[in-house]
Amino acid sequence: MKKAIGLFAAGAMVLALSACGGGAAAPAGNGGEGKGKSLDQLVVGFAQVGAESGWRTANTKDIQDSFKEAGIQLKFSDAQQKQENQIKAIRSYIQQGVDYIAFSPVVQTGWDAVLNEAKAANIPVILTDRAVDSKDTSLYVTFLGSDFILEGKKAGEWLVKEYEGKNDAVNVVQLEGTTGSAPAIDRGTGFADAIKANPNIKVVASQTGDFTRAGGKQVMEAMLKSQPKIDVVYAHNDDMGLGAIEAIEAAGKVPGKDIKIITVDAVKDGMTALSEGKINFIVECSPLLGKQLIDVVKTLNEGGTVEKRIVTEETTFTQEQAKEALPTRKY
Ligand code: GZL
Repeated sequence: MKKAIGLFAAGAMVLALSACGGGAAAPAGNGGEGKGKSLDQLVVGFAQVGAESGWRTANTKDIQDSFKEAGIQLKFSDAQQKQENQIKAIRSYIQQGVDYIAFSPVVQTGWDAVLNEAKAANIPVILTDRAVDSKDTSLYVTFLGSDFILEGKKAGEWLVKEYEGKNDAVNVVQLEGTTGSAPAIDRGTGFADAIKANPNIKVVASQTGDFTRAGGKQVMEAMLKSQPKIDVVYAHNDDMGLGAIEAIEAAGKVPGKDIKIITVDAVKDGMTALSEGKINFIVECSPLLGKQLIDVVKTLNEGGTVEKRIVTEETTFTQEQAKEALPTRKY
């Protein structure tokens, strides 16, 4: 009997300690332990994907400007689109004992080890822009970014509408983003689901251009040689679409007319091409995540918790809408 009481008391002690925050710290996953620091004492480590596209450049600028405005110290690294560089950067932030780590995972897989190291160091991790496929969702506090499946769906739905009531066979070539990245996987899924509504629309070729203009141009040149008939290009970002335009024009065809082009992002160069009729439709993907990231850091610092998924508001643009929006576009 005495032993049972002893065990019960010990159990109660452990529960009490963890409840009032003593003993083992709350898992980094919920970020709820709160640093309670003044903003000028906070240090955040950000491991960026790279500088592969106009979108990424705008995303980096917005994050750096937001931290400057908030007076929170930002340690920033550019991984040149290599996962091993992002992992190295995250490890270095852990070593430096930053208060929070934020990053945009270049690909979905391979993060559990380093995220467990951050958790063991009790450093909350915030995913911005891209997601990881870790089963253990306590490894990060939140995902802050776009719904890429919805973006692909919007692109496919526009195309279905474009060919409504027609019986033409529509051959689509797809320029995929970085292989294994959340936006490439999900934009492909959303688009494929949407075009099922019209069986005449078929993706006849699909290859990665790695989200770069040069990659889009190179893949499009090859597809123009190998595909007997291309009616539409669906590019997972503006930059690959702009590269495809160069290839299409070099082949003596008219982009936007001989071959329709749909892209995702809505950065200035893409919107300019849309306003000129070289692109036909753009699905917006906002890179302006800086303010929302600051809000998450402030909430966690004050001991609050945030939603597990914070999705950004986005729209779409036709040629006319691009002409109207361009003069006031922030990026
Ligand atoms: C999407 C982002 C993608 C952009 C590309 O949120 O990860 O990466 O669509 C960028 O332009 O390279």
